[in-house]
Amino acid sequence: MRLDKLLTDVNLATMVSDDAGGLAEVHDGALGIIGDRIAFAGPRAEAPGDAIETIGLDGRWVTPALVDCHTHLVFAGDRSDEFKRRLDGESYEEIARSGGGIARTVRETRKAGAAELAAAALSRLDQLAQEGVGTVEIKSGYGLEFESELAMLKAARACGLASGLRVVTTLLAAHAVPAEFAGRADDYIDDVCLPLIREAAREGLADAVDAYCESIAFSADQTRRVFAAARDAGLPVKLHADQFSDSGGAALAAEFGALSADHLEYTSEQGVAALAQAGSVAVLLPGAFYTLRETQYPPIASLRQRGVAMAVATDANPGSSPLVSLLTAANMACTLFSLTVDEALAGITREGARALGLERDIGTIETGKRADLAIWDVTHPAELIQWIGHRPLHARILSGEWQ
Ligand code: DI6
Ligand code: FE
Repeated sequence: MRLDKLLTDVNLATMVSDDAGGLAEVHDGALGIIGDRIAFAGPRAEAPGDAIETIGLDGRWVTPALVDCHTHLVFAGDRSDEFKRRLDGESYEEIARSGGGIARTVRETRKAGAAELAAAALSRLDQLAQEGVGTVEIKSGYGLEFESELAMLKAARACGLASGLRVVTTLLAAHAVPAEFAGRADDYIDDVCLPLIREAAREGLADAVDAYCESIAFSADQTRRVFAAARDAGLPVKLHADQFSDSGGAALAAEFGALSADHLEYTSEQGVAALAQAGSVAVLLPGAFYTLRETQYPPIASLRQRGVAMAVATDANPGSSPLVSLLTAANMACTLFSLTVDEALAGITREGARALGLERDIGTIETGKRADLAIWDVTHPAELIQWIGHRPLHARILSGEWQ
């Protein structure tokens, strides 16, 4: 077997899940790459000797490239004044009701073209890339009209091409009811969301469909109609569920075999059981919990006990989670939500990949998987989670190529 690249003198956190639930570490290891695939990962002594390029890495650690499975990176405008208003005592909901919040970003985003949206998103994407992220999910949801939603998805796709990162797109037309449909959420779904789902699927612009099931957004019945259309269009679903109240979101997501249910602060025991049964991933978003000073914790112990996979993501958005650091999200998941370090590392690699339906391709270091890797200047990967604002990335390899 002739390798294209052989990384030697490395420690591997393969993240392959085993009964021990750790990082599946390989000390004094080696990693071989052929084309865009991992061809060998194991002890250095067992590595095939024949390689076009051999790179000694001085005992550095290699992990799978990180996966941020929930972001709203494409948007226009600025809401820093709303941050000040919240510090002065106004709530997120009050600001939303006064025309701020999502509606404000919608007004700005509608004015911007796809090129302008992509340029703004690229700089945010670069922040993620600089800390080892290789795959990013980006949602629409600030257009809320036919052409603007498609422009957001096109901007997200353009970001993928321009950045070299793998960008996965999600249509979130059911994010909020736009002003012109105030009081007519069902009409908005019929007239805008459902045709958009069909068009985005037809044009190959969306990899999945999401909705915001919440008292300030869409009801369970309305969400159900969105999901049924996604199923008809052959697109998988995921859901913003139970963030501010138990609206039965987790169970609804499970009913449609969702890739993931995200937030979950108010999810009930039945909701957790339904996720476990469906095999949907619980995506934890501690950046929003922190920013909004929430006090209700997601049901971590029961998710863990029932074996629901837990991913961690930034939820990067201009309002409830202005966070462009996945490592900080992982730190918060430990400190705020009591995840273990191993769970947090799995949450931003293996389980993040699962939440995007990409677990067969990325998220662990295994023979046959895509060679998407992050190489770190740390004495142990736990340091990645422990520190805040630290970016000890030495290099990234995506699809077998140095970045
Ligand atoms: N994800 C979202 O889409 C909304 N909250 C969340 O956690 C709000 C986004 C925004 O305020 O712009
Ligand atoms: Fe979100």
